[in-house]
Amino acid sequence: MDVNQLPFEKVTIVMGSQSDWPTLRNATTPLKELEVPFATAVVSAHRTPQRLVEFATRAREEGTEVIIAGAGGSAHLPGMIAAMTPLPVIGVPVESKFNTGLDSLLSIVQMPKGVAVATQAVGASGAFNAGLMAAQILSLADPELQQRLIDWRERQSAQVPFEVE
Ligand code: RP5
Repeated sequence: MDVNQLPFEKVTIVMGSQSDWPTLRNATTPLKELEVPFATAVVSAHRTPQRLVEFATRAREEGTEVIIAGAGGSAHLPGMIAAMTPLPVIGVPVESKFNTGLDSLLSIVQMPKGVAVATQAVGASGAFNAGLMAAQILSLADPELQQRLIDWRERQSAQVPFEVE
């Protein structure tokens, strides 16, 4: 990939490998439902370190406001990005072959003091909530988006039945 072709959007979703996409695609569901523009790219901290630096250092000036970063195993991608940008970084631990992703979770959540990553749950739920969290962050400066979030929550509540089948 030519680094000049890195995609940037208000929310930019990056992942360590194409194999993370089945998990990270869940982040796009709430973003689409809430009409938040997003872009996606593979950025590997260890296989494409130059791309990582390019992405993290350019994201803010290219208009990204929130970054979602997902990776599995020794998952240093979210932390490395967070170290190179003041933008909020939401980390998604991808399920791995080791202990259903405990390695991914601990790699992302155990950030040393001074650089913050907003770590979500392991896997699809975490990715979905990463999309929601990105929308919530953006909604602080966007009352129309905030109203869409309130409506979205109300629809979710209305879909929970009282009766157990
Ligand atoms: C990490 O290694 C990726 O985030 C992925 O979760 C994991 C395995 O990558 P592949 O070997 O499937 O490309 O960098």
